[in-house]
Amino acid sequence: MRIRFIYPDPNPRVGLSGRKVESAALQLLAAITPSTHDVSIVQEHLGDAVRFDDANVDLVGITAMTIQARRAYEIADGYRSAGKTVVLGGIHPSVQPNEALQHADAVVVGEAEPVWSQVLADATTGHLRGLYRGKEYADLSQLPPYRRDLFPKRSSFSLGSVQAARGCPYDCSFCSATLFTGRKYRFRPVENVIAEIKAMGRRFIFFLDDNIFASEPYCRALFSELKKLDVIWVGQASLHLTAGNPDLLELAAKSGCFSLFVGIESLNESNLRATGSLAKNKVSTPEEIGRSIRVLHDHDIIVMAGVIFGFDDDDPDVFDRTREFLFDNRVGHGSFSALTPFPGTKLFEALHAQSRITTYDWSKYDGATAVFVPKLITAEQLQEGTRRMGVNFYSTPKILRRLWTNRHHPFIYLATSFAWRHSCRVENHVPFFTPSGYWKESGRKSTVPELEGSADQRLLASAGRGAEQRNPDSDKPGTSEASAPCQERQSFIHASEDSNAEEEALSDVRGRVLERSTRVTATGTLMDLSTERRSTPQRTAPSQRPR
Ligand code: B12
Ligand code: SF4
Repeated sequence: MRIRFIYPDPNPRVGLSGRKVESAALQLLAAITPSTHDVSIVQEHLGDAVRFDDANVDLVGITAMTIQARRAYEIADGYRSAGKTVVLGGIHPSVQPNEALQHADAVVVGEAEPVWSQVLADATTGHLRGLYRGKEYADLSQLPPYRRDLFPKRSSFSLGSVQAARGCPYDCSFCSATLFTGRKYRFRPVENVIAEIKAMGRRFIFFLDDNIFASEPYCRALFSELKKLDVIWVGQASLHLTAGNPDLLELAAKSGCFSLFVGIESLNESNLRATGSLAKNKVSTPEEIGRSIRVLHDHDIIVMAGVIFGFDDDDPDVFDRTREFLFDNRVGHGSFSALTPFPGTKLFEALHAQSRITTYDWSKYDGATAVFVPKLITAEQLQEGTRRMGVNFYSTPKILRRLWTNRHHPFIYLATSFAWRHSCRVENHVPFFTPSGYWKESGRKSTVPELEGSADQRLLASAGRGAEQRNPDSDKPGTSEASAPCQERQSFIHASEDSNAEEEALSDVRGRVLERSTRVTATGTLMDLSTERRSTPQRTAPSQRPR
Protein backbone atom coordinates (compact mmCIF):
# COMPACT_ATOMS: atom_id res chain seq x y z
CA MET A 1 0.00 0.00 0.00
CA ARG A 2 0.97 3.64 -0.46
CA ILE A 3 0.72 5.16 3.00
CA ARG A 4 0.77 8.85 3.82
CA PHE A 5 1.18 10.03 7.42
CA ILE A 6 -0.10 13.52 8.19
CA TYR A 7 0.57 16.00 11.03
CA PRO A 8 -2.27 18.56 10.87
CA ASP A 9 -1.48 22.20 11.47
CA PRO A 10 -3.74 23.07 14.39
CA ASN A 11 -3.59 26.85 14.13
CA PRO A 12 -0.96 29.52 13.74
CA ARG A 13 -1.47 30.95 17.22
CA VAL A 14 0.55 28.26 18.89
CA GLY A 15 3.45 29.88 17.11
CA LEU A 16 6.96 28.76 17.85
CA SER A 17 6.15 25.61 19.74
CA GLY A 18 3.82 24.16 17.18
CA ARG A 19 5.59 25.27 14.07
CA LYS A 20 9.18 24.14 14.24
CA VAL A 21 9.28 20.70 15.77
CA GLU A 22 9.02 17.67 13.53
CA SER A 23 6.55 14.96 14.44
CA ALA A 24 8.27 12.11 16.24
CA ALA A 25 5.07 10.07 16.16
CA LEU A 26 4.97 10.05 12.36
CA GLN A 27 8.67 9.27 12.04
CA LEU A 28 8.16 6.34 14.37
CA LEU A 29 5.02 5.14 12.60
CA ALA A 30 6.92 5.19 9.32
CA ALA A 31 9.70 3.20 10.97
CA ILE A 32 7.38 0.45 12.24
CA THR A 33 5.66 0.15 8.85
CA PRO A 34 7.02 -2.89 6.97
CA SER A 35 9.18 -1.99 3.98
CA THR A 36 6.72 -3.70 1.64
CA HIS A 37 4.66 -0.49 1.93
CA ASP A 38 5.56 2.81 0.35
CA VAL A 39 5.58 5.57 3.01
CA SER A 40 5.54 9.38 2.90
CA ILE A 41 5.06 12.09 5.54
CA VAL A 42 3.24 15.41 5.29
CA GLN A 43 3.79 17.93 8.09
CA GLU A 44 1.36 20.77 7.54
CA HIS A 45 2.86 22.90 10.32
CA LEU A 46 6.16 22.88 8.44
CA GLY A 47 4.58 24.00 5.19
CA ASP A 48 3.77 20.71 3.43
CA ALA A 49 0.51 20.75 1.50
CA VAL A 50 -2.32 18.28 1.94
CA ARG A 51 -3.70 17.18 -1.43
CA PHE A 52 -6.87 15.15 -1.54
CA ASP A 53 -6.58 14.61 -5.31
CA ASP A 54 -3.25 12.79 -5.01
CA ALA A 55 -3.71 9.48 -6.77
CA ASN A 56 -0.57 8.01 -5.16
CA VAL A 57 -2.17 7.31 -1.80
CA ASP A 58 -4.10 4.27 -0.58
CA LEU A 59 -4.10 4.79 3.18
CA VAL A 60 -3.78 7.97 5.20
CA GLY A 61 -2.65 7.92 8.86
CA ILE A 62 -3.35 11.13 10.77
CA THR A 63 -2.09 12.06 14.23
CA ALA A 64 -3.90 14.48 16.54
CA MET A 65 -3.59 16.20 19.89
CA THR A 66 -6.86 17.77 21.00
CA ILE A 67 -5.99 21.14 19.50
CA GLN A 68 -5.44 19.43 16.13
CA ALA A 69 -8.66 17.42 16.17
CA ARG A 70 -10.73 19.77 14.04
CA ARG A 71 -8.17 20.00 11.28
CA ALA A 72 -7.43 16.27 11.54
CA TYR A 73 -11.12 15.49 10.99
CA GLU A 74 -11.28 17.87 8.03
CA ILE A 75 -8.32 16.16 6.42
CA ALA A 76 -9.77 12.75 7.21
CA ASP A 77 -13.14 13.66 5.70
CA GLY A 78 -11.44 15.10 2.61
CA TYR A 79 -9.50 11.90 1.96
CA ARG A 80 -12.46 9.67 2.65
CA SER A 81 -14.53 11.66 0.14
CA ALA A 82 -11.76 10.94 -2.33
CA GLY A 83 -12.16 7.22 -1.60
CA LYS A 84 -9.04 6.72 0.54
CA THR A 85 -8.78 4.65 3.70
CA VAL A 86 -8.16 6.76 6.80
CA VAL A 87 -6.68 5.75 10.17
CA LEU A 88 -6.59 8.21 13.08
CA GLY A 89 -4.31 7.94 16.11
CA GLY A 90 -2.57 9.95 18.84
CA ILE A 91 -3.75 11.35 22.12
CA HIS A 92 -7.07 12.86 21.03
CA PRO A 93 -8.47 9.96 18.99
CA SER A 94 -7.35 7.75 21.89
CA VAL A 95 -9.49 9.59 24.41
CA GLN A 96 -12.35 10.22 21.97
CA PRO A 97 -12.31 7.07 19.82
CA ASN A 98 -15.99 7.10 18.89
CA GLU A 99 -15.86 10.73 17.89
CA ALA A 100 -12.76 10.00 15.79
CA LEU A 101 -14.42 6.98 14.18
CA GLN A 102 -16.91 9.35 12.57
CA HIS A 103 -14.08 10.51 10.37
CA ALA A 104 -11.98 7.39 9.90
CA ASP A 105 -12.08 3.76 8.90
CA ALA A 106 -10.04 2.83 11.96
CA VAL A 107 -8.80 4.46 15.16
CA VAL A 108 -5.73 3.32 17.07
CA VAL A 109 -6.19 3.83 20.80
CA GLY A 110 -2.90 4.32 22.66
CA GLU A 111 0.51 3.36 21.36
CA ALA A 112 0.70 2.18 17.76
CA GLU A 113 3.50 -0.38 18.12
CA PRO A 114 1.42 -3.29 19.50
CA VAL A 115 -1.31 -3.06 16.83
CA TRP A 116 0.05 -1.32 13.76
CA SER A 117 0.97 -4.45 11.81
CA GLN A 118 -2.56 -5.80 12.39
CA VAL A 119 -4.10 -2.53 11.20
CA LEU A 120 -2.05 -2.72 8.01
CA ALA A 121 -2.88 -6.38 7.46
CA ASP A 122 -6.62 -5.67 7.88
CA ALA A 123 -6.42 -2.58 5.66
CA THR A 124 -4.69 -4.60 2.93
CA THR A 125 -7.53 -7.14 2.86
CA GLY A 126 -10.17 -4.42 3.23
CA HIS A 127 -11.34 -5.63 6.64
CA LEU A 128 -10.54 -2.85 9.09
CA ARG A 129 -12.23 -3.42 12.42
CA GLY A 130 -12.83 0.13 13.71
CA LEU A 131 -11.09 0.39 17.06
CA TYR A 132 -7.62 -1.04 17.68
CA ARG A 133 -6.22 -1.09 21.20
CA GLY A 134 -3.00 -2.86 22.20
CA LYS A 135 -3.14 -5.31 25.10
CA GLU A 136 0.10 -4.02 26.54
CA TYR A 137 2.50 -1.12 26.27
CA ALA A 138 5.25 -1.08 23.66
CA ASP A 139 8.60 -2.66 24.46
CA LEU A 140 10.90 0.32 24.00
CA SER A 141 13.98 -1.82 23.55
CA GLN A 142 12.49 -2.93 20.23
CA LEU A 143 11.88 0.53 18.78
CA PRO A 144 13.50 0.86 15.37
CA PRO A 145 15.36 4.05 14.39
CA TYR A 146 12.93 6.80 13.35
CA ARG A 147 12.52 7.38 9.59
CA ARG A 148 14.15 10.80 9.45
CA ASP A 149 15.14 10.18 5.87
CA LEU A 150 11.56 10.81 4.76
CA PHE A 151 11.85 14.57 4.94
CA PRO A 152 14.68 17.01 4.44
CA LYS A 153 16.50 18.72 7.30
CA ARG A 154 14.79 22.11 7.23
CA SER A 155 17.31 24.36 8.94
CA SER A 156 20.51 23.98 10.88
CA PHE A 157 18.74 25.32 13.97
CA SER A 158 15.82 22.93 13.86
CA LEU A 159 15.53 20.56 16.78
CA GLY A 160 15.94 16.84 16.37
CA SER A 161 13.57 15.05 18.73
CA VAL A 162 14.46 11.86 20.54
CA GLN A 163 12.64 9.81 23.12
CA ALA A 164 14.55 8.01 25.87
CA ALA A 165 11.64 6.94 28.06
CA ARG A 166 7.86 6.88 28.32
CA GLY A 167 5.56 6.94 31.32
CA CYS A 168 5.18 9.07 34.43
CA PRO A 169 4.42 7.87 37.97
CA TYR A 170 2.51 11.02 38.89
CA ASP A 171 -1.03 11.81 37.92
CA CYS A 172 -1.52 15.57 37.82
CA SER A 173 -5.19 16.27 37.33
CA PHE A 174 -4.74 18.47 34.25
CA CYS A 175 -2.26 16.25 32.42
CA SER A 176 -2.94 13.69 29.70
CA ALA A 177 0.48 12.06 29.80
CA THR A 178 -0.06 9.40 32.46
CA LEU A 179 -3.24 7.96 31.09
CA PHE A 180 -1.57 7.65 27.73
CA THR A 181 1.86 6.32 28.51
CA GLY A 182 1.17 4.67 31.88
CA ARG A 183 2.44 5.25 35.42
CA LYS A 184 5.56 3.18 35.10
CA TYR A 185 8.72 4.50 33.48
CA ARG A 186 9.87 2.47 30.49
CA PHE A 187 13.33 3.20 29.16
CA ARG A 188 15.03 2.70 25.83
CA PRO A 189 18.50 1.21 26.04
CA VAL A 190 20.99 4.08 26.26
CA GLU A 191 22.99 2.72 23.32
CA ASN A 192 19.90 2.90 21.08
CA VAL A 193 19.24 6.52 22.05
CA ILE A 194 22.86 7.48 21.41
CA ALA A 195 22.95 5.62 18.08
CA GLU A 196 19.86 7.51 17.01
CA ILE A 197 21.32 10.88 17.96
CA LYS A 198 24.50 10.09 16.06
CA ALA A 199 22.56 8.98 12.99
CA MET A 200 20.44 12.13 13.13
CA GLY A 201 23.46 14.35 12.60
CA ARG A 202 21.86 17.30 14.39
CA ARG A 203 23.47 19.52 17.01
CA PHE A 204 20.26 20.63 18.74
CA ILE A 205 18.40 17.82 20.46
CA PHE A 206 14.97 17.85 22.10
CA PHE A 207 14.23 15.01 24.53
CA LEU A 208 10.52 14.30 24.32
CA ASP A 209 10.45 12.55 27.70
CA ASP A 210 8.10 13.95 30.34
CA ASN A 211 11.00 13.83 32.79
CA ILE A 212 14.48 13.26 31.46
CA PHE A 213 15.74 12.98 35.08
CA ALA A 214 13.26 10.18 35.86
CA SER A 215 15.78 7.57 36.94
CA GLU A 216 19.16 8.52 38.35
CA PRO A 217 21.11 5.44 37.15
CA TYR A 218 19.56 5.73 33.70
CA CYS A 219 20.24 9.41 33.20
CA ARG A 220 23.75 9.11 34.61
CA ALA A 221 24.46 6.52 31.91
CA LEU A 222 22.73 8.60 29.25
CA PHE A 223 24.43 11.89 30.15
CA SER A 224 27.85 10.20 30.35
CA GLU A 225 27.42 9.00 26.77
CA LEU A 226 25.97 12.30 25.58
CA LYS A 227 29.04 14.06 26.95
CA LYS A 228 31.08 12.34 24.26
CA LEU A 229 28.96 13.91 21.51
CA ASP A 230 28.99 17.55 20.54
CA VAL A 231 25.30 18.20 21.10
CA ILE A 232 23.22 20.81 22.88
CA TRP A 233 19.98 19.55 24.33
CA VAL A 234 16.76 20.59 26.01
CA GLY A 235 14.39 18.44 28.01
CA GLN A 236 11.70 18.44 30.66
CA ALA A 237 12.40 17.77 34.31
CA SER A 238 10.94 18.09 37.78
CA LEU A 239 12.54 20.48 40.27
CA HIS A 240 13.39 18.05 43.05
CA LEU A 241 15.20 15.61 40.76
CA THR A 242 17.36 18.37 39.34
CA ALA A 243 17.90 20.88 42.14
CA GLY A 244 18.11 18.10 44.74
CA ASN A 245 20.92 16.45 42.84
CA PRO A 246 23.63 19.01 41.99
CA ASP A 247 26.12 16.33 41.06
CA LEU A 248 23.79 14.92 38.42
CA LEU A 249 22.92 18.40 37.26
CA GLU A 250 26.59 19.09 36.68
CA LEU A 251 26.85 15.97 34.55
CA ALA A 252 23.74 17.06 32.61
CA ALA A 253 25.25 20.49 31.94
CA LYS A 254 28.51 18.93 30.79
CA SER A 255 26.61 16.63 28.48
CA GLY A 256 25.15 19.64 26.65
CA CYS A 257 21.98 20.46 28.58
CA PHE A 258 21.35 24.16 28.09
CA SER A 259 17.72 24.47 29.09
CA LEU A 260 15.15 22.53 31.09
CA PHE A 261 11.41 22.95 30.94
CA VAL A 262 10.22 22.77 34.52
CA GLY A 263 6.48 22.56 35.15
CA ILE A 264 6.18 24.90 38.14
CA GLU A 265 2.45 25.10 37.31
CA SER A 266 1.50 27.47 40.16
CA LEU A 267 3.04 29.48 42.98
CA ASN A 268 0.06 28.69 45.15
CA GLU A 269 0.57 25.62 47.32
CA SER A 270 -3.13 24.84 47.59
CA ASN A 271 -3.36 24.63 43.79
CA LEU A 272 -0.39 22.28 43.73
CA ARG A 273 -1.96 20.07 46.37
CA ALA A 274 -5.35 20.03 44.68
CA THR A 275 -3.92 19.03 41.30
CA GLY A 276 -1.40 16.50 42.58
CA SER A 277 1.51 18.51 41.15
CA LEU A 278 3.21 18.85 44.51
CA ALA A 279 4.25 15.22 44.21
CA LYS A 280 6.54 15.83 41.25
CA ASN A 281 8.39 19.01 42.25
CA LYS A 282 8.25 18.48 46.02
CA VAL A 283 8.71 22.22 46.54
CA SER A 284 5.72 24.38 47.15
CA THR A 285 6.51 27.85 48.46
CA PRO A 286 7.80 30.54 46.10
CA GLU A 287 10.98 30.70 48.26
CA GLU A 288 11.66 26.98 47.80
CA ILE A 289 10.91 27.13 44.09
CA GLY A 290 13.22 30.17 43.77
CA ARG A 291 16.03 28.32 45.56
CA SER A 292 15.70 25.37 43.22
CA ILE A 293 15.77 27.64 40.18
CA ARG A 294 18.99 29.20 41.46
CA VAL A 295 20.61 25.76 41.66
CA LEU A 296 19.84 25.27 37.97
CA HIS A 297 21.22 28.72 37.17
CA ASP A 298 24.39 27.86 39.12
CA HIS A 299 24.87 25.07 36.61
CA ASP A 300 24.40 27.41 33.65
CA ILE A 301 21.08 25.88 32.74
CA ILE A 302 18.32 28.13 31.44
CA VAL A 303 15.01 27.49 33.16
CA MET A 304 11.86 27.47 31.12
CA ALA A 305 9.09 27.75 33.68
CA GLY A 306 5.78 26.19 32.76
CA VAL A 307 3.03 28.12 34.50
CA ILE A 308 -0.71 27.50 34.31
CA PHE A 309 -3.36 30.02 35.31
CA GLY A 310 -6.98 29.46 36.25
CA PHE A 311 -6.72 26.96 39.10
CA ASP A 312 -9.47 27.21 41.68
CA ASP A 313 -7.38 29.25 44.11
CA ASP A 314 -6.08 31.72 41.51
CA ASP A 315 -7.40 35.20 42.23
CA PRO A 316 -7.01 38.29 40.02
CA ASP A 317 -3.58 39.04 41.57
CA VAL A 318 -2.10 35.76 40.40
CA PHE A 319 -0.68 37.31 37.23
CA ASP A 320 1.19 40.11 39.02
CA ARG A 321 2.54 37.76 41.69
CA THR A 322 3.80 35.32 39.07
CA ARG A 323 5.32 38.07 36.93
CA GLU A 324 7.25 39.44 39.93
CA PHE A 325 8.43 36.00 40.97
CA LEU A 326 9.73 35.13 37.52
CA PHE A 327 11.43 38.47 37.15
CA ASP A 328 13.00 38.44 40.65
CA ASN A 329 14.38 34.97 39.95
CA ARG A 330 15.57 35.94 36.46
CA VAL A 331 13.82 32.96 34.92
CA GLY A 332 15.02 32.87 31.29
CA HIS A 333 11.98 31.49 29.53
CA GLY A 334 8.35 31.06 30.44
CA SER A 335 5.47 29.12 28.95
CA PHE A 336 2.10 30.45 30.09
CA SER A 337 -1.13 28.56 29.62
CA ALA A 338 -4.71 28.98 30.60
CA LEU A 339 -5.75 25.84 32.48
CA THR A 340 -7.35 23.52 29.91
CA PRO A 341 -9.47 20.50 30.78
CA PHE A 342 -8.22 18.11 28.12
CA PRO A 343 -10.64 15.25 27.55
CA GLY A 344 -9.75 12.15 29.54
CA THR A 345 -8.14 14.01 32.43
CA LYS A 346 -9.38 14.14 36.01
CA LEU A 347 -9.72 17.89 35.57
CA PHE A 348 -12.09 17.39 32.65
CA GLU A 349 -14.23 15.02 34.70
CA ALA A 350 -14.40 17.40 37.63
CA LEU A 351 -15.21 20.52 35.62
CA HIS A 352 -17.68 18.69 33.45
CA ALA A 353 -19.43 17.31 36.54
CA GLN A 354 -19.64 20.85 37.90
CA SER A 355 -21.05 22.10 34.56
CA ARG A 356 -18.18 24.56 34.31
CA ILE A 357 -16.97 23.66 30.83
CA THR A 358 -18.20 26.29 28.40
CA THR A 359 -17.25 24.69 25.08
CA TYR A 360 -16.47 21.28 23.70
CA ASP A 361 -15.09 22.77 20.49
CA TRP A 362 -11.67 21.17 20.66
CA SER A 363 -10.07 23.77 18.42
CA LYS A 364 -10.34 26.15 21.36
CA TYR A 365 -8.38 23.83 23.65
CA ASP A 366 -5.17 25.65 22.78
CA GLY A 367 -4.00 26.75 26.22
CA ALA A 368 -4.75 30.37 25.34
CA THR A 369 -8.54 30.32 25.33
CA ALA A 370 -10.61 30.01 28.50
CA VAL A 371 -12.85 27.00 27.89
CA PHE A 372 -14.30 26.75 31.39
CA VAL A 373 -15.59 29.03 34.13
CA PRO A 374 -12.79 29.69 36.65
CA LYS A 375 -13.64 30.14 40.32
CA LEU A 376 -12.08 33.36 41.55
CA ILE A 377 -11.52 35.13 38.23
CA THR A 378 -13.64 35.49 35.12
CA ALA A 379 -12.97 33.62 31.90
CA GLU A 380 -12.00 36.95 30.31
CA GLN A 381 -9.51 37.67 33.10
CA LEU A 382 -8.00 34.24 32.62
CA GLN A 383 -7.62 34.61 28.89
CA GLU A 384 -6.42 38.19 28.91
CA GLY A 385 -4.15 37.73 31.94
CA THR A 386 -2.46 34.71 30.34
CA ARG A 387 -1.97 36.56 27.07
CA ARG A 388 -0.56 39.65 28.77
CA MET A 389 1.78 37.51 30.84
CA GLY A 390 3.49 36.30 27.66
CA VAL A 391 3.66 39.72 26.05
CA ASN A 392 5.05 41.33 29.22
CA PHE A 393 7.50 38.52 30.01
CA TYR A 394 8.98 38.66 26.52
CA SER A 395 9.23 42.46 26.25
CA THR A 396 12.63 43.49 24.91
CA PRO A 397 13.79 45.26 28.13
CA LYS A 398 12.84 42.21 30.22
CA ILE A 399 14.62 39.82 27.86
CA LEU A 400 17.75 41.96 28.07
CA ARG A 401 17.58 42.42 31.84
CA ARG A 402 17.74 38.70 32.48
CA LEU A 403 20.51 38.13 29.96
CA TRP A 404 23.25 38.20 32.61
CA THR A 405 21.80 35.29 34.56
CA ASN A 406 21.31 33.34 31.33
CA ARG A 407 24.54 34.54 29.71
CA HIS A 408 26.16 31.13 29.29
CA HIS A 409 24.33 30.54 26.04
CA PRO A 410 23.75 34.15 24.99
CA PHE A 411 22.99 33.48 21.35
CA ILE A 412 20.55 30.67 22.02
CA TYR A 413 18.98 32.57 24.91
CA LEU A 414 18.40 35.69 22.81
CA ALA A 415 17.32 33.85 19.67
CA THR A 416 14.78 31.72 21.50
CA SER A 417 13.55 34.64 23.63
CA PHE A 418 12.87 36.78 20.58
CA ALA A 419 11.23 33.87 18.80
CA TRP A 420 8.91 33.42 21.79
CA ARG A 421 8.37 37.17 21.86
CA HIS A 422 7.23 37.02 18.25
CA SER A 423 5.02 34.05 19.00
CA CYS A 424 3.29 35.89 21.87
CA ARG A 425 2.71 38.91 19.67
CA VAL A 426 1.27 36.85 16.84
CA GLU A 427 -1.30 35.63 19.33
CA ASN A 428 -1.88 39.23 20.23
CA HIS A 429 -3.10 39.87 16.70
CA VAL A 430 -5.68 37.14 16.88
CA PRO A 431 -7.56 38.13 20.01
CA PHE A 432 -10.16 35.43 19.73
CA PHE A 433 -9.42 32.29 17.88
CA THR A 434 -12.24 31.15 15.66
CA PRO A 435 -12.11 28.61 12.87
CA SER A 436 -12.74 31.40 10.38
CA GLY A 437 -10.00 33.51 11.97
CA TYR A 438 -7.74 30.54 11.59
CA TRP A 439 -8.28 30.19 7.89
CA LYS A 440 -7.90 33.90 7.38
CA GLU A 441 -4.72 34.06 9.43
CA SER A 442 -3.04 31.11 7.79
CA GLY A 443 -4.12 32.16 4.32
CA ARG A 444 -5.29 28.62 3.67
CA LYS A 445 -8.68 27.81 2.25
CA SER A 446 -10.78 25.32 4.09
CA THR A 447 -10.94 22.15 2.05
CA VAL A 448 -14.30 21.00 3.28
CA PRO A 449 -17.47 23.08 3.42
CA GLU A 450 -18.46 24.50 6.78
CA LEU A 451 -21.00 22.31 8.52
CA GLU A 452 -24.29 23.50 9.84
CA GLY A 453 -24.55 24.43 13.51
CA SER A 454 -21.93 25.45 16.05
CA ALA A 455 -18.74 23.48 16.45
CA ASP A 456 -20.07 22.42 19.85
CA GLN A 457 -23.26 21.00 18.44
CA ARG A 458 -21.43 19.24 15.63
CA LEU A 459 -18.92 17.61 17.91
CA LEU A 460 -21.53 16.57 20.42
CA ALA A 461 -23.81 15.25 17.74
CA SER A 462 -21.07 13.42 15.88
CA ALA A 463 -19.84 11.76 19.05
CA GLY A 464 -23.32 10.42 19.74
CA ARG A 465 -23.84 9.27 16.16
CA GLY A 466 -20.46 7.61 16.06
CA ALA A 467 -21.30 5.50 19.00
CA GLU A 468 -24.54 4.33 17.46
CA GLN A 469 -23.08 3.46 14.10
CA ARG A 470 -19.83 1.87 15.08
CA ASN A 471 -19.89 0.67 18.62
CA PRO A 472 -21.78 -2.63 18.82
CA ASP A 473 -22.28 -2.08 22.56
CA SER A 474 -23.68 1.39 22.18
CA ASP A 475 -27.27 0.44 22.81
CA LYS A 476 -26.46 -1.35 26.04
CA PRO A 477 -27.65 0.64 29.04
CA GLY A 478 -24.88 2.32 30.95
CA THR A 479 -22.31 2.16 28.16
CA SER A 480 -20.69 5.43 29.02
CA GLU A 481 -18.25 5.25 26.09
CA ALA A 482 -21.19 5.70 23.78
CA SER A 483 -22.53 8.86 25.23
CA ALA A 484 -20.04 10.69 27.42
CA PRO A 485 -18.29 13.65 25.81
CA CYS A 486 -15.04 12.16 26.97
CA GLN A 487 -14.14 8.50 26.77
CA GLU A 488 -13.14 6.75 29.96
CA ARG A 489 -9.71 7.42 31.36
CA GLN A 490 -8.89 3.77 31.82
CA SER A 491 -9.70 2.79 28.26
CA PHE A 492 -6.09 2.36 27.33
CA ILE A 493 -4.33 1.92 30.63
CA HIS A 494 -3.25 -1.66 30.20
CA ALA A 495 -4.36 -4.04 32.90
CA SER A 496 -1.35 -6.26 32.29
CA GLU A 497 0.99 -3.81 34.06
CA ASP A 498 1.98 -5.32 37.36
CA SER A 499 3.34 -2.34 39.28
CA ASN A 500 1.52 -1.27 42.42
CA ALA A 501 1.23 2.26 41.15
CA GLU A 502 -0.54 1.07 38.04
CA GLU A 503 -2.89 -1.09 40.10
CA GLU A 504 -3.74 1.83 42.33
CA ALA A 505 -4.33 3.98 39.30
CA LEU A 506 -6.58 1.37 37.80
CA SER A 507 -8.76 0.96 40.85
CA ASP A 508 -8.91 4.71 41.14
CA VAL A 509 -10.07 5.20 37.57
CA ARG A 510 -12.43 2.24 37.76
CA GLY A 511 -14.12 3.91 40.70
CA ARG A 512 -14.53 7.08 38.77
CA VAL A 513 -15.64 5.27 35.65
CA LEU A 514 -18.39 3.60 37.63
CA GLU A 515 -19.45 6.96 38.93
CA ARG A 516 -19.39 8.41 35.42
CA SER A 517 -21.41 5.51 33.96
CA THR A 518 -24.10 6.09 36.52
CA ARG A 519 -24.13 9.77 35.82
CA VAL A 520 -24.26 9.34 32.07
CA THR A 521 -26.97 6.71 32.20
CA ALA A 522 -28.98 8.96 34.44
CA THR A 523 -28.64 11.97 32.17
CA GLY A 524 -29.09 10.07 28.93
CA THR A 525 -27.44 11.42 25.85
CA LEU A 526 -24.77 13.92 25.06
CA MET A 527 -27.31 16.47 24.01
CA ASP A 528 -28.82 16.24 27.46
CA LEU A 529 -25.44 16.93 28.95
CA SER A 530 -24.96 19.95 26.77
CA THR A 531 -28.37 21.30 27.66
CA GLU A 532 -27.57 20.84 31.30
CA ARG A 533 -24.34 22.75 30.76
CA ARG A 534 -25.89 25.56 28.79
CA SER A 535 -28.65 26.17 31.28
CA THR A 536 -26.10 26.72 34.04
CA PRO A 537 -25.74 30.45 34.63
CA GLN A 538 -22.25 31.90 34.15
CA ARG A 539 -20.48 32.32 37.42
CA THR A 540 -19.12 35.69 38.37
CA ALA A 541 -15.85 36.36 40.10
CA PRO A 542 -16.36 37.35 43.75
CA SER A 543 -14.94 40.80 43.09
CA GLN A 544 -17.72 41.40 40.56
CA ARG A 545 -20.57 39.94 42.54
CA PRO A 546 -22.97 42.46 44.10
CA ARG A 547 -22.41 42.53 47.85
C1 B12 B 1 6.76 16.65 22.06
C2 B12 B 1 5.49 17.27 22.55
C3 B12 B 1 5.13 18.48 21.97
C4 B12 B 1 5.87 19.12 20.85
C5 B12 B 1 5.19 18.65 19.54
C6 B12 B 1 6.17 18.23 18.52
C7 B12 B 1 5.48 17.64 17.32
N1 B12 B 1 5.41 18.40 16.27
O1 B12 B 1 5.03 16.51 17.35
C8 B12 B 1 5.61 20.62 21.12
C9 B12 B 1 6.59 21.16 22.12
C10 B12 B 1 5.60 21.49 19.88
C11 B12 B 1 4.25 20.50 21.81
C12 B12 B 1 3.35 21.50 21.83
C13 B12 B 1 2.09 21.37 22.39
N2 B12 B 1 1.68 20.37 23.18
CO1 B12 B 1 2.70 18.74 23.47
N3 B12 B 1 3.61 17.18 23.98
C14 B12 B 1 4.70 16.66 23.55
C15 B12 B 1 5.03 15.39 24.37
C16 B12 B 1 5.99 15.80 25.47
C17 B12 B 1 5.61 14.21 23.60
C18 B12 B 1 4.83 13.82 22.33
C19 B12 B 1 5.66 12.90 21.47
O2 B12 B 1 6.18 13.29 20.44
N4 B12 B 1 5.84 11.66 21.89
C20 B12 B 1 6.61 10.66 21.15
C21 B12 B 1 5.73 9.94 20.12
C22 B12 B 1 6.48 8.80 19.48
O3 B12 B 1 4.65 9.40 20.84
P1 B12 B 1 3.15 9.83 20.56
O4 B12 B 1 3.06 11.15 19.95
O5 B12 B 1 2.38 9.54 21.76
O6 B12 B 1 2.74 8.77 19.39
C23 B12 B 1 2.43 7.42 19.68
C24 B12 B 1 0.93 7.18 19.84
O7 B12 B 1 0.26 8.35 20.23
C25 B12 B 1 0.46 6.69 18.53
N5 B12 B 1 0.11 7.67 17.50
C26 B12 B 1 0.34 8.98 17.44
N6 B12 B 1 -0.13 9.47 16.28
C27 B12 B 1 -0.64 8.46 15.59
C28 B12 B 1 -1.23 8.43 14.33
C29 B12 B 1 -1.68 7.21 13.83
C30 B12 B 1 -2.28 7.16 12.46
C31 B12 B 1 -1.55 6.05 14.61
C32 B12 B 1 -2.03 4.75 14.09
C33 B12 B 1 -0.96 6.09 15.89
C34 B12 B 1 -0.51 7.29 16.35
O8 B12 B 1 1.57 5.95 18.08
C35 B12 B 1 2.78 6.60 18.47
C36 B12 B 1 3.78 5.52 18.79
O9 B12 B 1 3.33 4.74 19.86
C37 B12 B 1 3.62 15.05 24.92
C38 B12 B 1 3.62 14.35 26.28
C39 B12 B 1 3.44 12.88 26.14
N7 B12 B 1 3.86 12.20 27.16
O10 B12 B 1 2.91 12.36 25.17
C40 B12 B 1 2.96 16.43 25.01
C41 B12 B 1 1.46 16.54 24.72
C42 B12 B 1 1.13 15.69 23.53
N8 B12 B 1 1.30 17.96 24.39
C43 B12 B 1 0.22 18.48 24.84
C44 B12 B 1 -0.19 19.82 24.63
C45 B12 B 1 -1.43 20.27 25.36
C46 B12 B 1 0.50 20.68 23.78
C47 B12 B 1 0.12 22.13 23.41
C48 B12 B 1 -1.33 22.31 23.05
C49 B12 B 1 0.53 23.02 24.59
C50 B12 B 1 0.27 24.47 24.37
N9 B12 B 1 -0.69 25.00 25.06
O11 B12 B 1 0.92 25.10 23.60
C51 B12 B 1 1.06 22.43 22.23
C52 B12 B 1 0.36 22.27 20.87
C53 B12 B 1 1.32 22.46 19.72
C54 B12 B 1 0.81 22.26 18.36
N10 B12 B 1 0.69 21.10 17.82
O12 B12 B 1 0.55 23.18 17.70
C55 B12 B 1 -0.60 17.45 25.59
C56 B12 B 1 -1.75 16.96 24.73
C57 B12 B 1 -3.05 16.84 25.46
C58 B12 B 1 -4.17 16.70 24.49
N11 B12 B 1 -5.21 16.00 24.89
O13 B12 B 1 -4.12 17.20 23.40
C59 B12 B 1 0.49 16.36 25.94
C60 B12 B 1 -0.03 14.92 26.08
C61 B12 B 1 1.17 16.83 27.24
C62 B12 B 1 0.41 16.66 28.50
N12 B12 B 1 1.14 16.58 29.56
O14 B12 B 1 -0.78 16.63 28.61
N13 B12 B 1 4.11 19.27 22.37
S1 SF4 C 1 4.51 15.05 36.45
FE1 SF4 C 1 4.33 16.06 34.43
S2 SF4 C 1 3.99 14.38 32.96
FE2 SF4 C 1 3.64 13.54 35.01
S3 SF4 C 1 1.44 13.70 35.34
FE3 SF4 C 1 2.35 15.58 36.22
S4 SF4 C 1 2.36 17.10 34.56
FE4 SF4 C 1 1.98 15.07 33.63
